Amino acid sequence: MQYFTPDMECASPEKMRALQSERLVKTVRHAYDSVPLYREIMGKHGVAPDDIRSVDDLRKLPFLCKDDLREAYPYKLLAVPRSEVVRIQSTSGTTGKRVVAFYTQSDIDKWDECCARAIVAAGGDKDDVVHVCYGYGLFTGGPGLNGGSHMLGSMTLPMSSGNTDRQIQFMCDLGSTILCCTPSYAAYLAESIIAKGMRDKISLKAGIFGAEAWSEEMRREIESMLGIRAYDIYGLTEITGPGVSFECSEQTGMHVNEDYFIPEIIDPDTGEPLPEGSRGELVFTTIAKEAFPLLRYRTRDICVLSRKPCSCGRTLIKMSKLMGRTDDMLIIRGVNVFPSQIETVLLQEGYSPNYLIVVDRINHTDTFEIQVELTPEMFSDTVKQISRREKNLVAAMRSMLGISPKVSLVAPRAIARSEGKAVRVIDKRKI
Ligand code: DLL
Repeated sequence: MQYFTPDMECASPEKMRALQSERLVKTVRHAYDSVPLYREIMGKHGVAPDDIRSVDDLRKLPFLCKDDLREAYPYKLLAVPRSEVVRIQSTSGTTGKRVVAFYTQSDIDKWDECCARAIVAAGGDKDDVVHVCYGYGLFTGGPGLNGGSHMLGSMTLPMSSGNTDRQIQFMCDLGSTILCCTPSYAAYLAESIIAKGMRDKISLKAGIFGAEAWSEEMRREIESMLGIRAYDIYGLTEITGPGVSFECSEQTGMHVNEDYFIPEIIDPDTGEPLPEGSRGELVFTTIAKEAFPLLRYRTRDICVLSRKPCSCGRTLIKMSKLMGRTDDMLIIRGVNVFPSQIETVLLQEGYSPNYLIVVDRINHTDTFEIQVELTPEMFSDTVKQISRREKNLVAAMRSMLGISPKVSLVAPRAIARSEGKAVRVIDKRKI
């Protein structure tokens, strides 16, 4: 069995706990001393850095949520001088204020290490050709896996997303062995490779797929279409990006890099920590980040944590595949979309807030349609005017969300009204 950092990945529970306690104490002190907002939040909660002496004291700390991060935009949670920051990344699709995450060089090195661990767990080493077609830029997917592959010393293809023909060409010509992208793009690539009759020309052996939910059925399908083993990888921009946790040869959940992030499962309604094995909301505390330490950050992702021994030999706790979210965030083609963003655009453009978002997965690709009611005044527009309206709305949505929906304008009152909570989303994907 290969590990990138065996001393951490296979550490005894006692050793890991001691390390976590030491790092937690340091992180809380660092956050408190460097960030006035942490002093304010902790002060309100009646907790001081001296109250945190080990992992057992974690629950004394208040939670942070995405709104706190938006409020803190852009610099209010930055914990080092700006001159120490070497990079930012940002979440896709958030209303108005985005969440910006900051990194020092040491933060980037640790993130790269997390992704290198994931590549090794998927059977990679320096002789591999790592084909990264997650997006590059503000999204963490491309930079994260790219960094991990560099750290491992593998030949890295920074392909970014899109241009499927070129992806396949490079894959064949350069002999890519490990594919990193969203599972839906992997399935689309697989279909295109088969349709072109090029299945025999590829040398892929493994895939590292994440950033969106995918089922066991989809895993099996991608594996058989490409003749590879497909591994899940999880992460979020706020905490670092991909590599917060990663799957190993057992393929039964993702090992959390516990020397860098402490996971907890809480009851999303009461905030009470739940025992191992319970299903609930995943919360992370970063314990080695310099620029953007986060204490008890509520991810809104639902899953289960387990310490059952793993056949790969890693002792890092495992999280199950995600089982949903506590909020209404949709992930469409790897991009985070909130219905509230769509509503904002509609109101800005003079429409009523009567709309329906219809998401499906056809041939492994997410389809995304927004049905919007015309106002009675607009209804008398000519067909040409209506088609122009649709085009303008697609452009406004693309600019807000980062992806283009199909927009269908419908007659006033054509969308069914609900007596209770409005039904805004129909998600037909089976994931
Ligand atoms: O999606 C980071 C990432 C990039 C992870 C590449 C894996 C691979 P965000 O854009 O901030 O970051 O979105 C984070 O995406 O809270 C989950 O809801 C969802 N998500 C991430 N990985 C998975 C996964 C990146 N493996 C949000 N399965 C998270 C299901 C996932 N959902």
